Amino acid sequence: MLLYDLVNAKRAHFSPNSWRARLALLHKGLAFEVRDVLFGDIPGIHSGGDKLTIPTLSHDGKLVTDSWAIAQHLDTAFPDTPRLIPAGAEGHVLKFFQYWAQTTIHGGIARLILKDLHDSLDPADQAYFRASREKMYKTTLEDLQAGREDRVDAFRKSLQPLRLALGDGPYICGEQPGYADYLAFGGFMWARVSSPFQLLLADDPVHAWRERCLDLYEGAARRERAA
Ligand SMILES: N[C@@H](CCC(=O)N[C@@H](CS)C(=O)NCC(=O)O)C(=O)O
Repeated sequence: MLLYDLVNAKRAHFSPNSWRARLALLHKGLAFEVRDVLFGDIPGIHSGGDKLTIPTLSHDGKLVTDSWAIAQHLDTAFPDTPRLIPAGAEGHVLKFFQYWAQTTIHGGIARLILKDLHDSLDPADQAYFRASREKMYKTTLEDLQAGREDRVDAFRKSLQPLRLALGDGPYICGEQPGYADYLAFGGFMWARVSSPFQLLLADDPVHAWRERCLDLYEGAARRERAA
């Protein structure tokens, strides 16, 4: 299997959604290779059809794009490995959690680090990234990130559901990590690789959980070059 993943100027993997897919593959103990790409390479990946996003997984001649679709594909293709998405109602609740992570974690982090992320990208990607993200957020990257020291506390407070869930810890999924952990952790890897800005306080249970996630699978995430 081949995982297409984005890299920045230092060739570090920063995509939050790719970290979900990477940890999903490791969770299942599956072997895979990584093909590093820039944003500018993405249109060249597909062989016709819809625009792909990163992560995209190539398996058995088929391209699977979108991290949730990749998790579903891995559950179907490798039924004898630990499952990521439960069947039935629990799977739908997990999807709700994905949307919470996307809105609260990714949405909150974007407003704290996106200018730093831009600066960390390969120069060939910077103009595209700025234009697309400024259109998306309807403001400049500088204005999006401005005043973050005053706003980071509100972000930390917004993580309260995660903090409460970790009271039953050590992982969101309980004694062992699972896909909900990877859904939430991807955003923190996005920040770690892209920006030196301190998101979490050292005494926050979310900080301790993030440390545990960094150590999973022989420190796969911790080995990635941080900003
Ligand atoms: N829902 C998708 C989102 C994927 C996504 O938006 N990926 C970004 C990188 S993290 C991307 O490929 N962007 C392409 C672009 O902005 O041109 C998933 O979870 O995989």
